[in-house]
Amino acid sequence: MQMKTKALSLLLLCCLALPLKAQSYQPTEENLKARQEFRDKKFGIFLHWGLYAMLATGEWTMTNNDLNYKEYAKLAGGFYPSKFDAAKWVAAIKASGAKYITFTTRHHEGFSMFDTKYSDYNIVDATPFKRDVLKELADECQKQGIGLHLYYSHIDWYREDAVWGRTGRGTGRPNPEGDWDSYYTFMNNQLTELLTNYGPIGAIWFDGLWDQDQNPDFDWELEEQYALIHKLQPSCLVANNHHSTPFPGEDVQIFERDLPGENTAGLSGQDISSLPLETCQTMNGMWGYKITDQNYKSTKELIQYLVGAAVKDANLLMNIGPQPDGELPEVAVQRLAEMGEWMKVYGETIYGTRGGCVGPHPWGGTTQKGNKLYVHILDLQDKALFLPLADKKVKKASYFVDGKPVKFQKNQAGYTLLLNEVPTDIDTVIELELN
Ligand code: JFZ
Repeated sequence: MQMKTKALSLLLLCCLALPLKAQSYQPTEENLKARQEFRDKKFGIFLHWGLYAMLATGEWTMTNNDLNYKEYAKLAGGFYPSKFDAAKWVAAIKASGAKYITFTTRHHEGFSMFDTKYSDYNIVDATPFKRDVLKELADECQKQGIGLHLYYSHIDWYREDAVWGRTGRGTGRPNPEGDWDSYYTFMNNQLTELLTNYGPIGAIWFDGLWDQDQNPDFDWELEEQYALIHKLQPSCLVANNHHSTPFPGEDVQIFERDLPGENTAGLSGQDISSLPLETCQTMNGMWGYKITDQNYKSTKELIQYLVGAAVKDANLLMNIGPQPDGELPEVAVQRLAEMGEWMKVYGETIYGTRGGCVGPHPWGGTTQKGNKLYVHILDLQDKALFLPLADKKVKKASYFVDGKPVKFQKNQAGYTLLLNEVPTDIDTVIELELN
């Protein structure tokens, strides 16, 4: 008895001694539910839009060309995206089958694409356009029934109080030290506006932490910032493109330019967590509008990338850089429409699924919903496909597209599908009914 009490008090002591920080983030019920809904959505469209669209060489032009911050700011006086029509954007994006839009509210250039009290350097106060494009977009997303997520940069190449990192050093600002307290307060004030004035926000998508990678002790005070977001909107997911495994307070793990587990772009290699996963990728090669980049991925590549994400249990966030005149590039709109045609037929094998019990293979992979296993064949030069399903019982196999039966053989190690011909579709989906 005494031993037991002793053991108990020891346990209690240990619990109390644990650093408070490690225990401090407990996602709420709403947040956990939002995570599952996020995973169900599978497909979002990223929009990188800012003053940089006018320079038409991507969103990093300010730092890449060491443009002076006061000169750069003059772009605002000429920003008049006369063809901007939120209803048209949202309709084109919805047609792709995407379920959410992630919009750059303020990118590294430091210009706010929304109405903010905390800086005049914003689209309403500093441009002749004078319209809060974020408000128009938010209203339209509500109306057309699509989620809205907000990108928010932790770096700022314009503000004098922003602490310098590895980028933005040649923009002519006077003080490398900045004023962290002032800048941190500014960011939290803006985040409060974003989470108060624009209806329900699906996620805040942070970016820029890697700018201090040569100063690893830099304290971004993330936990307090994350807590503010969760307090304002408990179901808003916090994501951060820091290229590491998630930190406390985050609800999503982001990958950039690579699917989880791959690292062709050199920005990945981190472990994969159990949080919802999202990979962002460009439709051509650049995030912000780049006039010379017509190197768009084909519809087939885009669809296969989306399927590749789904079999890896990840969402795909596919980017478009809107033009300075306010329109989406025509090629991008075409790709959206073609992806949407495919999703109309095959959406059932993507939305609401999770990565299936047969993992990714060079030929493709599987998604799963209940007792249905969808085999996505993307690249197979054979009529036979072996599936390592030794511990499963397959009741039925059929082509998803027309329900025609697929023959299969069972052996010790699993099942072999015997297709009628070598698959040539973008994605030949075989539906298996498991017991
Ligand atoms: C970041 C942004 O810088 C970029 O503009 C875009 O928004 C993308 C989605 O996210 O991409 C990065 C991140 C890190 C580095 C470069 C680009 N890096 O470490 O040099």
